[in-house]
Amino acid sequence: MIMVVGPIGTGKTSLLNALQQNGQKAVKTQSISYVNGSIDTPGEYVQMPRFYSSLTVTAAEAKIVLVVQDATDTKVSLPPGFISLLIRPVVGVITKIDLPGANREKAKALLKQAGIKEPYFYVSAHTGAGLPELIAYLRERGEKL
Ligand SMILES: Nc1nc2c(ncn2[C@@H]2O[C@H](COP(=O)(O)OP(=O)(O)OP(=O)(O)O)[C@@H](O)[C@H]2O)c(=O)[nH]1
Ligand SMILES: [Mg+2]
Repeated sequence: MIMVVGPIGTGKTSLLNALQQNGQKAVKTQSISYVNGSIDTPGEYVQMPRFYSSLTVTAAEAKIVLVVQDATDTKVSLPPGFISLLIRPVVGVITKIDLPGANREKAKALLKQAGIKEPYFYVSAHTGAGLPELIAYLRERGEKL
């Protein structure tokens, strides 16, 4: 089971929809939700420490946690030590690479700073760029996609 985590509006729900090829348009995620065998989380959970314990409890049900970084967002977004809360293997996914303001190097540096190791996946939920590589990686690890 995949879980997606990341700041508000980074594209977590859009990424899950694209991975599941369900044709749905993302609406704001209001609570931790189980969608077709994946776990979606609201961005607020990363940004407000009072939600951290919920993320840890929920991560226990996941096999892989995708930490989503917006390629157009250049500020530090994950607090130091945050990924240790996730207690599962984490994979860095950089989204919105289709946008003109996308800065892959900066996004990569932010993931690295958060303690996430390469490989990172560079994707667009809108154009589908990079999704085949991510899907192949997840399938190799037993995810049904
Ligand atoms: N251009 C572009 N826009 C994207 C991409 N992924 C998501 N978006 C847009 O970014 C906005 C936020 O996307 P969501 O998938 O709702 O983001 P989220 O991380 O689930 O947000 P929360 O549920 O609030 O935490 C929406 O307007 C999406 O259409 C992408 O790959 N490219
Ligand atoms: Mg969402």
